[in-house]
Amino acid sequence: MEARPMRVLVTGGSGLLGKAIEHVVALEAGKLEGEQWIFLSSKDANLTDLGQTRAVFEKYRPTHVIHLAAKVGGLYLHMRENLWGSRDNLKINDNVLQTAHETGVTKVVSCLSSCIFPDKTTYPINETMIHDGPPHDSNFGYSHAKRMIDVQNRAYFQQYGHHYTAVIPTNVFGPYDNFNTENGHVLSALINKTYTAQKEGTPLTVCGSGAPRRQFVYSLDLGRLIIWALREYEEISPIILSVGEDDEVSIKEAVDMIAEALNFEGQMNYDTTMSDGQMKKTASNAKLRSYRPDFTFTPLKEAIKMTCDWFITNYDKART
Ligand code: NAP
Ligand code: GFB
Repeated sequence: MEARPMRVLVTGGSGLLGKAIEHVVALEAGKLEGEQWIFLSSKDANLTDLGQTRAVFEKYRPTHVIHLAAKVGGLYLHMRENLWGSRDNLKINDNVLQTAHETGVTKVVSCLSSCIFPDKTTYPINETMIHDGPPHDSNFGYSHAKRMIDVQNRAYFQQYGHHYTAVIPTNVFGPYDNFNTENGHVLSALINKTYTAQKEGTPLTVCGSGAPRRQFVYSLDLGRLIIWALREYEEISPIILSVGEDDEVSIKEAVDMIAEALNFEGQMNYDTTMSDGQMKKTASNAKLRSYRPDFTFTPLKEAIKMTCDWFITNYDKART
């Protein structure tokens, strides 16, 4: 029997990743004949509330779900609010997976994060290591809530045969990011800080030593890979979606790329009273490459330039 076209519900559809998927669906033929794609924000339903979650699933009756909605933030937000990072995300994730089960959703692709892996581990990290020890202390609340998605995916498969799986991105950035200098992730916060320092002729303050290393993924690349995972990735165990280990850069190298993109030549100060967080969390993308040896990631310098241009053009509506 001809499979009926997918009706895809994207929770967290108004955020950095949700907007990237929306872009690919609308402008890169990411949508097939007859498919419907619905992009939710918290205004459509507060997913910490089971009643509202059931109501929005009843309204759209999805066949497939890309579950992105979460309380998300950078190192310093998590360090201040580990409880916030756990309670809201535990509720959101349990409500979405249980309601997907109740409404007969065929497949759910949820989004974990490379920060959930054990802090004391060997590198590179791979998908089998998720539960091998405590995560870094800076974000244990968010990390354990995300780990529980993997636990529930396995339980839904064991008990009901459901195909609920997950992807594990490393650090993501791009258009529609959260550019708030207190709560945002490093690249978006520093793009905002550098733009302000440039405009006001003041020094740029980078938090920490600049030595920690990260693998940065451009949101549009991740959007393309998450749509691929929805269509073709059939395992229940999660898959890391990231650039390779060789593309890992130090925070200092990333700051220099932002400064170049914004023509900032002013003074840069490294505030070492601020935490460095995890010094590294190098992740292997070997599993992804076994499926997608062809996939081309946007070079970091180019992606940072495009994000800076987007921020300047959309400064008035950007999250700052
Ligand atoms: P984001 O830009 O902060 O967007 C978060 C989304 O979740 C927004 O659409 C927001 O809706 C929605 N949301 C938040 N609380 C909600 C609630 N109570 N009910 C309903 N919707 C709610 O986040 P992102 O960076 O796109 O992250 C998307 C996913 O990727 C998350 O699961 C995150 O953990 C994961 N991830 C992100 C990164 C990264 O570096 N950004 C790295 C790894 C994994 P409103 O717009 O209405 O607030
Ligand atoms: O993206 P970020 O906030 O989080 O990056 P993590 C933090 C790194 O960037 C630290 C340095 O080494 C900071 O010292 N940094 C320098 C800055 N200047 C700044 C700045 O102005 N703002 C910020 N935020 N950092 C997160 C997890 O870890 O990774 C989240 O906490 C999520 O849960 C995310 O998983 C992907 O990379 O350290």
